[in-house]
Amino acid sequence: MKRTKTAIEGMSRRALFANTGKGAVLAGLAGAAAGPAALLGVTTGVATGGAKLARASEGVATVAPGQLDEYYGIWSSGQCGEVRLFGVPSMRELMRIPVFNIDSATGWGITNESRKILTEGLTPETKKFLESRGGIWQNGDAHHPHMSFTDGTYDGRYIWINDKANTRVARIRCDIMKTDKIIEIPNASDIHGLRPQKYPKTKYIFANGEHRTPLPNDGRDLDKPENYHAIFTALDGEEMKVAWQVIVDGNLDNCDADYQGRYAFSTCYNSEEAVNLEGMMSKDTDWAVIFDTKRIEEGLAAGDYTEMKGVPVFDGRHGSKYTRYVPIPNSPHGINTAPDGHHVVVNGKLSPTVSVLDVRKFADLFDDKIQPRDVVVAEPELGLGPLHTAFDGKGNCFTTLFIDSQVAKWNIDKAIAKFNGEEVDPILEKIDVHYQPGHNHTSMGETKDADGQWLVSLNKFSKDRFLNVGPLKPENDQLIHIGDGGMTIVHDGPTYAEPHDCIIVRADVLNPRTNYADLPNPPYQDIRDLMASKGVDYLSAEDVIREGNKVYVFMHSYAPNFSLEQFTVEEGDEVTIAITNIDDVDDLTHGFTLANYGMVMEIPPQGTASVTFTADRPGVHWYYCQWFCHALHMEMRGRMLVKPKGV
Ligand code: CUK
Ligand code: CUA
Repeated sequence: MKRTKTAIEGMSRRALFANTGKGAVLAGLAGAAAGPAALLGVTTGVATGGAKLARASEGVATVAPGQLDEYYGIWSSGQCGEVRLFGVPSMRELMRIPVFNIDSATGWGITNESRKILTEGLTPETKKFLESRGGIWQNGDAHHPHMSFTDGTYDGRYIWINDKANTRVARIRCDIMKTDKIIEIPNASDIHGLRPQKYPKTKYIFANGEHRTPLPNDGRDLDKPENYHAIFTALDGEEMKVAWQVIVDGNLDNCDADYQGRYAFSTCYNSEEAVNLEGMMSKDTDWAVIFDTKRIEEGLAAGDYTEMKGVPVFDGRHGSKYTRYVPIPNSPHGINTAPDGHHVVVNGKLSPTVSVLDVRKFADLFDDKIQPRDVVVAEPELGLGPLHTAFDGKGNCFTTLFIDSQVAKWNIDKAIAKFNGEEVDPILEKIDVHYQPGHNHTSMGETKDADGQWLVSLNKFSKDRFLNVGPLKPENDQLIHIGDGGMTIVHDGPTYAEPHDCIIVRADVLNPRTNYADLPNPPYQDIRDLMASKGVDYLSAEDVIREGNKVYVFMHSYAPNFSLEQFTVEEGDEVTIAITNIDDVDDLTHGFTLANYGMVMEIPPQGTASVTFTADRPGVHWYYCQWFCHALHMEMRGRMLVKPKGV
C-alpha cells in the first residue's frame, strides 16, 4: 500500500533535531533500539532495522492491523462526561464508556438500568431539584480515571472517576466495562482530584471537593467567603458510600495517596480564600495538605466529628491533629506519588518548581518533631507551568510544562542532591510537545510496576497539527517513547473534549467478558425479577401484559428478529419494554430504537435491557435494531400501535 508522507512526519524529524540536539537524537534512537516489540517488531512494510527506527520516530502507527496493543489506555473525557478506552501504543480509540453523559448509541441515561445507576446515589435535595428537569443530570465533567489497587499495583476490578460539574464519583466495573455505581458527594462542591488507596487493597477513594462554599450550602452566608469551606472526602470504594470527610483551609485541587496505606495528600491553591483571580494569586505560597487516615479512623471511633447530611465530618483546618499543611510555592496543581513508594511530587503551576516530599518524614511531622517544610527534600526548577508528573520506575520523572509546551525529564536523586547543595543539574532532557500539556502518564507509571516504556502527553491545544476542522480544534495526545536514552514522539492523537487524564494499564491486567451470560450482580436483575414475578421466562419472552394503564412488553431478540413483530397500547399507557438478546455469538449486540419516542437501548449478548415511557403519541411507531447485526439487520423491526384515547 502506498502511503503519502504527511506534514507531521516531515516536521517531527526536524523538530526532534532542532529541539534536542544531535546527541540526544542519537541517544533517543538508541533507546528505541532497546525498546519493546510493539515499537520495533510490528511496523509494517519496513525491511531494515535502521529504517524502522527512522520511521518509528516519524510518527507512523506502531501496531499493525490485526495486532493487539500491549496496554489499555483508560482516558477521561472532561466535559464529554464519558471514559474512553485506547490501545497503547497504537493510540487507537477502542471503546467509549458512558458515565455522566447521555449516550445516543447505548441509551445510557434512557434505559431503566442506566437511570437507576444515575439516580440512586443522588442526595434527596438533588433528586428534588431534578424532578422537573428529566430526573437525571444531563452533563458531567470527568477528569480523573483511576483503577483499583492491590499491593501497590492495578488489580483490574474497578475504575473510579470524578464529576467536577455535578459533584459525583462513578465506578466502572471492569468485567463488562460499564458504569455500575454513581454517588453524589454531600457537603462538597465540585469533585476534582480523585485517587484510590494503593495499599494493601483499595478501600478508600479520596476525592477533593474543589470549590469553597458555605456549609451547608442552603442560602446562608451567600457573600461571606470567610465562611466558605472546601471538603475532602474518603469514600468506601466497594460500598460506594462516603466514609468520612475533612474540612480544610484553601481550595482542594488534585490528590494522591502513599504506597503504605496511611496518608493521602492534596494540593491546595487559593490559600488566600479569595473569590476572584487577583485575590487567589496574591500570596507567594499555598500548600499541600496531608491527611492521616489512621488518626482519622481513631477519631471516627472516638466520635470526634460533626455529622452533616449523614456523614462524619472532621475539622481539618490549621491546628487539627488530622492534617498537616506543607507550604508550597504559588498555586500547586498536580500531585503524584513516585513508584519508589517514598517521594511525592507537587507540581508548582505558577511556580517554575516542583516540590518533592518524603512520606517517611510524615510521622514525625504529625508528631510535631519537625516543621512542615522539613518534609520537602527537593525543589528543582524545571521550567514554566509544571502541572503533572509521571514516572519511569527508574528514579526519573516526566513533568509537563504547560507554558513552555514541553515535557521535562529529571532525576529525583539528583534533585535531592542539588537541594542539599551539590552542583548537579537534575534535568536530563526536555522535549517539545504540541501544545500546552496538562496531565501526562507513563505505562503503569502510577503503580509500583512502572515499566518506563511509554509516556502520553495530553496536550490542550493542537493548533496546526491536524487538518483544520473549524474554530474548535481537537486536543492532541502525543505518544512518547521513553526507553533508556531519550524521549521520542512517535504519534499524534487528536481527541475530542477534553481528556484531562489517563492511565496506561498492562493488557493482561484487564480481562473483560465477551457476553453477559451468568454475570454476577447484573444491571438487569431488577427487570428479570419483574418478569419472573409475572411468570415470564426472559429467554423466551413474547408477552404483552396489561395491569390497569401499565403495559409490560417482554421480548427476546435473535438476529434478525424481535420475538414480537407488533404490539398495541393505548394513548396514555405507561409502557415498559424489556428485551433479552439470546444470541450467543461473540460481538453480536442488538439494539432497540423506538422511532419518534426518544427510546434507545443497547441489548448486549445474553443481557436484558428495558425502557419505560408514556405512550402519549397515538399512531404507528416502528421500532428497529440500531446495531448492525445481520444481513437482514434493516428488517429487524416491528410496530408499536398506539390507539388514540377513547377509540
Ligand atoms: S486537572 Cu485538567 S490538566 Cu482536572 Cu487533573 Cu490538571
Ligand atoms: Cu439486531 Cu441489528
